[in-house]
Amino acid sequence: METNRLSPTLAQALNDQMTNEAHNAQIYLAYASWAADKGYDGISNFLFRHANEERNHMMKFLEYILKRGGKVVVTAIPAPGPDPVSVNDCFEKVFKSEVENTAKIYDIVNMSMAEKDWATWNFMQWFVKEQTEEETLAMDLLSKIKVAGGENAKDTALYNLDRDMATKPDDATLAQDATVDNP
Ligand code: OFO
Repeated sequence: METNRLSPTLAQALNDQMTNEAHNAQIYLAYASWAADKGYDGISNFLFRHANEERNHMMKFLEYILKRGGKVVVTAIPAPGPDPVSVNDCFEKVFKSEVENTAKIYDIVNMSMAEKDWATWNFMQWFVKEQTEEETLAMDLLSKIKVAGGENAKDTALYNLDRDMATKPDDATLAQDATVDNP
């Protein structure tokens, strides 16, 4: 009896997204290594932690495909692309890659809705929320580097930013969690 509960189209999209998440992990690993090499240990620490989050996202897709009776296809991971040229460039690249990933997540949500595959739709809602958090976190990074002077940030401002990043939490607070007492 057929136990595969995923359509070929969705199985392909979920497998592709599994690889996308692995690719995102490689991007964070590359940027973290770049930051460590430049002496930005706090930024590097934050980016290394985030690389792990992306690997966890990859595992979630892998597990979901298996649990729905689909076939997991592990492929090569594309290279992360060129190193950033500055902290400002690094944070802009992080934001851009998160926005691109959100678009890919939304595509799968749309596909699952079109197919009325509500199990996949439901699974994907975790990622919709996660991407909102990650975009918020990346926007926060961009605001911080902007305050520090953007491309023209002075060493002292970068030093302070780097020190703060070492202890920056991995998750952002979402608007839906805000209250009057806790804005
Ligand atoms: Fe996997 O969340 Fe970022 O990209």
